[in-house]
Amino acid sequence: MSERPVLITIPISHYCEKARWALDRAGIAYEERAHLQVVHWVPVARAGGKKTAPVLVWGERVFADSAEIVEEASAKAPAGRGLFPDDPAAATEVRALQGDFDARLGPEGRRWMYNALRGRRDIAVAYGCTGVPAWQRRALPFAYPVATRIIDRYLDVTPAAAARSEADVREVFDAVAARLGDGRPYLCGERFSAADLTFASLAAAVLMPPEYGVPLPQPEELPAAMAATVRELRAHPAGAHALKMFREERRLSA
Ligand SMILES: N[C@@H](CCC(=O)N[C@@H](CS)C(=O)NCC(=O)O)C(=O)O
Repeated sequence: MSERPVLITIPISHYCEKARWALDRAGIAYEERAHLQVVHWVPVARAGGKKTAPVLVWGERVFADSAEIVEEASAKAPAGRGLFPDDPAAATEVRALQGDFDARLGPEGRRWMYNALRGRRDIAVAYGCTGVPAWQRRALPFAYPVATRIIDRYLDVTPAAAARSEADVREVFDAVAARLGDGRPYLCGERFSAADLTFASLAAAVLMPPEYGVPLPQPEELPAAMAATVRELRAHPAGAHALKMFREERRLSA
């Protein structure tokens, strides 16, 4: 377990941001190997993952899900930087919230984002390629039409499905806002936890936080309808909480 862990990512992916954030916060030095969507299937399979990124390879151990990476990072974090409360009941609540965000907010926000960016090859080329091998960056402008067709089919990205996804995202945001309604600074208790980290990371698909681990397009660069929704969700109490977590908790160990 002495060698530097390797994190296989799709750099723009919000689940990958979740893993980067957990590892950065724990002060774990890792090597990120970034790949574009679809191409990532090859390194992920070679590493012993399933199909999705992120995958963390640490010595002989393979962590093929962002929640597993969060657990490992938290276990290795210095005192005070863990991502789960000491109290077992509170830790169970944090894990349950993380599981809910992983299962719903992550896929729904992503579907909405892909649909809202339909046809914007320029944005995909400008922002999708941070850290990927040069051949992938060069290939994307040509591969974009095929890659988006594969992604659309694979993730069921259609205007109708995206409208349902937006409604789902708004429901999650309203539930988070209700939880924060008593003035608490974090989703569970008095400390930043995996619940805040997961909510903020996965909400990034609809918020585009400036402090994200790779550059994201800001509202003025987005299609007008998408920009209006991003601005509205940034102003929502749950969106404001996610942006605050990025501002105050993302760069502690950078
Ligand atoms: N449950 C997984 C979900 C990760 C996930 O959906 N990753 C996406 C990127 S945002 C992915 O790799 N999609 C490509 C695929 O499913 O083949 C986790 O938490 O790590």
